[in-house]
Amino acid sequence: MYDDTIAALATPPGKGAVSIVRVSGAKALTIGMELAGLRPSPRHAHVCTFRDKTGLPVDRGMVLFFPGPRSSTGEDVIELHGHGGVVVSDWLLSQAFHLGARPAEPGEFTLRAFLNDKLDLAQAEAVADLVDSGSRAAVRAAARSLCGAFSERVRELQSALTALRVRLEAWLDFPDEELELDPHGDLDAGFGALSELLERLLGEARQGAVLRDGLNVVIAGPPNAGKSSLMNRLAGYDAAIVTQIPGTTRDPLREYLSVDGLPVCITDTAGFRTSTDPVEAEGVRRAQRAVEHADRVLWMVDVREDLPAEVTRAHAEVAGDVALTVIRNKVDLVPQGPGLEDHDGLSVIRLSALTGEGTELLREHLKVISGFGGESSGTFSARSRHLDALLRARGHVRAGLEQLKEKRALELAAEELRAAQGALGELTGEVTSDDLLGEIFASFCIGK
Ligand SMILES: Nc1nc2c(ncn2[C@@H]2O[C@H](COP(=O)(O)OP(=O)(O)O)[C@@H](O)[C@H]2O)c(=O)[nH]1
Ligand SMILES: [Mg+2]
Repeated sequence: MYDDTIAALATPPGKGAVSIVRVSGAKALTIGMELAGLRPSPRHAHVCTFRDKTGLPVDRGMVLFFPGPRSSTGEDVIELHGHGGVVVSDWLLSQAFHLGARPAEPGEFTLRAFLNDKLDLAQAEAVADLVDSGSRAAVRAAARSLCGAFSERVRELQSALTALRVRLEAWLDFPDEELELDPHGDLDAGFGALSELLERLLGEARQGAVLRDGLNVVIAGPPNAGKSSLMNRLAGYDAAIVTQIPGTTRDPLREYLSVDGLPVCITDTAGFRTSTDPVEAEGVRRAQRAVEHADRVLWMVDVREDLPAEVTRAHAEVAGDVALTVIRNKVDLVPQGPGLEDHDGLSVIRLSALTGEGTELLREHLKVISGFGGESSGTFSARSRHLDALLRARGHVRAGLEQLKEKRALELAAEELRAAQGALGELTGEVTSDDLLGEIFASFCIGK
């Protein structure tokens, strides 16, 4: 695929016990031989002395040779293991460049592995996710994706789609046959089964995306409701300033926390009100912007206020497509204790940010709404790109079923299936653009 040879430090820069320089490409073996002074046999570890041009030893280490295509990138790969030190590894690397390699771009080793069919795109992304994992649950999810669990499920869907397309196109190819179309409703059933499979995969992928990206929760509402107090309660320390003076909070304040393994980014905002103070007015504008980008808004009010009126206000302030939960705070001031109730499909939680009673209900609620099943659940890491492709595939399958059921328009139904297959192909990288590849691999670190 490539005729150039790349090299990079595979271990973190700095002092350490060992540092590894990795070289991949046609010139890898000659570079390795030149530096190690021996011809390494495939997949063996050789102790060697790295020498400079004048024959003086620079380091004593190890060389390993993985001939392509049975290597991590699919090309010839050489690994030079030296003693961890900035100068020694720099020297090894500069020698590799001197001998014809060029510096690797971020993620280029993994990109080559992808282009040489060593792993598919979802697996390649899992490599980066594994490295970036911020929790044990995220590690497990990324590892499952890396081992192909996600790709396997996508392929399952692909073959179900193909089977259905074959049946549909068979009908299309014999329009003159005097056969009743779909006499047993097989096609309908096929579409139904397919959208069910898609639905299940979407659910698991959503959970994976939450593990990877976390849940973006914004606390908003009128001044003095106790938003900053709740923020502090959840964060476990006094992050935000709390006073009885309305309009205390101005800048949105962000904290990252883990709710039993669920990563949550929580934002405290300025209370919604019209203010003549330009600083506070800007704070309110920023609060509104934070609300627009939230996965979930906690609209916070004083429990002593009238609930229906506050719900109406919440719906007026928060756009309809932003998920909403109403928090009625300060239950310590009223006889009725904490609780969770449903108000016309809206979750309403009564709690006290001051005493902490009821905050457990909120934590549980956050886990439920994100579909978080705890650290041991068998999910896989997924990105918003994956969710987007799965949603599009589901949309096409649904549209296809409609064409079939309502209009008996077979051509259009087949067209929808083809589009669904295209969307699924983006997941594993069968269908990709260079732009997408560039975007994905640019987020890797160099040497990966
Ligand atoms: N009694 C009681 N007071 C609270 C509670 N939460 C907040 N407060 C008080 O309400 C006032 C406003 O709190 P703050 O968190 O700054 O509200 P914000 O303006 O919404 O951020 C402060 O005096 C808090 O001590 C609560 O659960 N119970
Ligand atoms: Mg505040």
